[in-house]
Amino acid sequence: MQRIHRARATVLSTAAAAALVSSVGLSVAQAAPVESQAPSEAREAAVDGYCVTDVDRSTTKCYETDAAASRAAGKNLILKVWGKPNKEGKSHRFKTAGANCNFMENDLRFIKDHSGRNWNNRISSLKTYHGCTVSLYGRSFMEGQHTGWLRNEDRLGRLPTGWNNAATSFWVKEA
Ligand SMILES: [Ca+2]
Repeated sequence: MQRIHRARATVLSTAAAAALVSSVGLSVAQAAPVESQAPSEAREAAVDGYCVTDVDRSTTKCYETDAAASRAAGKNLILKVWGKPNKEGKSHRFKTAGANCNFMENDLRFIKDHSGRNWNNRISSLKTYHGCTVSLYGRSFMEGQHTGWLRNEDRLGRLPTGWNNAATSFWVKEA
């Protein structure tokens, strides 16, 4: 059973905006953006773990600090994602043998940090390395809506269709 968090958040936001309009006469345009209302953002700081997924071995190891995770990923780092916009909050790295750009992450629900928290509907900013690009998808196995090819995004919520906390799978390839 699939449920796209982004769609649900939009519904809630619209309802909230309607409530504001009826109670205090604010216009819909003045309602707070969906991005700032994401309930998971407030919890980011409490979650421990800076992790590295070795794509070829399908293993993930977590570290106490971002610096330690950086050393573990080394030169084979191809994608880093963050839980908050502007490359802040907890992060997760993906590395491949020889920094090969071509791979697919079918379901971010299985990419978990130290505490067991997964990365589904959580990514808010990202950066690729070694000339790789990434496209995010709204559903598992690269289905649903997608972002198109990205390399460095500080605020996924500002993409045309709003991608803050909305990715469930992704595809990485060479630019
Ligand atoms: Ca997030």
